[in-house]
Amino acid sequence: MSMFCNQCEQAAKGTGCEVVGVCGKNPEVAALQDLLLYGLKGLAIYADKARELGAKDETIDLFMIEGLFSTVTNVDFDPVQLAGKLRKCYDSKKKAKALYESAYRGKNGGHAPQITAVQASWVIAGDLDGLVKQGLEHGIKSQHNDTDVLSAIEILIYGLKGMAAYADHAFILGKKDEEVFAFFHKALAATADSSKGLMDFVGLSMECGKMNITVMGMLNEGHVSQYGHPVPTKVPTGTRKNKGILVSGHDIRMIDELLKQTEGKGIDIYTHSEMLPAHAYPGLKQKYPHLYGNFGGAWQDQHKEFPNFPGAIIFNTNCIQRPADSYKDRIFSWGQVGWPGVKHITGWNFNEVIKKALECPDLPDAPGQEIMTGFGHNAVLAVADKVIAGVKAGAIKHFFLIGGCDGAKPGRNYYTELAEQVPNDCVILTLACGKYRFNKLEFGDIGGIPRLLDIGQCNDAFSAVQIALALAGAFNCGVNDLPLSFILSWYEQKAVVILLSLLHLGIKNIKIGPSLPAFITPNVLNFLVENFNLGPITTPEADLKAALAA
Ligand code: SF4
Ligand code: SF3
Repeated sequence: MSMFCNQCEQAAKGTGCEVVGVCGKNPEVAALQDLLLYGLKGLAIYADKARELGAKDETIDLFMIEGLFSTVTNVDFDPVQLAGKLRKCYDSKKKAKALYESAYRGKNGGHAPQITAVQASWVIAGDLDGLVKQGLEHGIKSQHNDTDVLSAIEILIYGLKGMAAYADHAFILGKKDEEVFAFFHKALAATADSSKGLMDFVGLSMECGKMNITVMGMLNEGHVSQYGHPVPTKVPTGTRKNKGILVSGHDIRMIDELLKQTEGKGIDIYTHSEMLPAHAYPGLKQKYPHLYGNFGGAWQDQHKEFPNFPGAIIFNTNCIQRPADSYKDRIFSWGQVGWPGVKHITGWNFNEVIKKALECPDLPDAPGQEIMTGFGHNAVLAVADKVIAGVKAGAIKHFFLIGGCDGAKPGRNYYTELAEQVPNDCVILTLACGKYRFNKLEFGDIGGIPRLLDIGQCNDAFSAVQIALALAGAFNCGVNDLPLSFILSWYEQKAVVILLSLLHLGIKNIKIGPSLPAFITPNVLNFLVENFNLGPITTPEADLKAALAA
């Protein structure tokens, strides 16, 4: 069985995974994910048409988000779980079709015009083998013959997948937006419309970037309204003698629920990778003394590090990897995450995880260094006067936003070297799991302002944008005129949508690495270079020199 997937930075040989995914996705799972995307297109076509007629259904809107999120890199590797989602997709498509037809009847009378797109008439196969067979016919390459148009379609689809992840988090926090729901359907339906061309998809991709700012704003509001604005917080990276649960992923509400359910049980909760910023929310850190510390580095080190965490482990979002035998019996998944053989927790009852943690040995007393997080826009803007005065006095020469995803490639040492070489009169803003390349290094401060400011998760990119806009406002200039350089690292599709948001805001001269996406053709890259001067990273020395000269 073969596959083709090129959606992430690990795409084999820089072109695409064809035998098995570098991430661990096998051809069976790849086919099921391709079929899910195909089914979601059918669903999108009907949901979009129904909305045009004024009819909608939130269960359909929510499934669109969950379905897309499931196909993000390192989320759902479980064929059985994916088959369940495919059945739900098929039912939701039927529901959307009925919604469209009844809305048409209600408005115009008579039968609704038949939808001719093939995705709309997909009929689900009866068993797993049949589903895989169907999926094999709907790989990404089958979506367009013209490679440039396909490239633009892929940018849009991956942007939608990334936005779906953020929309899912926002929804879990009770935040939703009608315009966003409508856009998911409209944009995905467009990818099944053969009358659409290259510039349609470029336009929709920019719109996706814009829409994602709304989504990230909602997400920020969801976090802040429930847990308060993040405050700068020192987080221990060692362990203490007690039972422990390690939480990996991005979902703050999930860790809140787990913290509630573990109160007084003799269990400490540790954050892993993108959960680090959870420590900075007053609504968590002040309430739960057993939210103890941050364990390990970024996602790609889990094989090396999880064997040393003797407690239970749970993934609430990406990035899960094939669990090693040494910890397979104490790892759990939640939300859209899945790995065959890993116990999946549905809903909000974490008793099984708690039980496992209590059965596991204690963590050792092993103190480590402390790291800082919690420099969201509220915290940074609270010292804006000091920052502005520092810039005006020449004490702060430049800001570097060095952030994004981490990953396994050796070329990612670039980001460590870059951060180390940033001159002492410059401030580094960072976010997402790429920070683990340098967040245990000592950067000192400039007049009391730390030189390394961790804004939070990739989910907090909204905060980074707010900081940039506030600085531009304070200096009465555009973001592109600020002494601010964006040097980003990408891995999965959430990074794609953040990049689209930055491009929508008109931010130029962004550098991305460690390599350019395999799904961007030379012509599409030229477009991005001409319009945004987007470029690949080169060497830390050359990129620093260019940034400081600008
Ligand atoms: Fe390969 Fe990335 Fe696709 Fe996984 S998600 S199969 S690593 S391109
Ligand atoms: Fe990291 Fe997976 Fe992208 Fe949230 S946890 S940034 S890679």
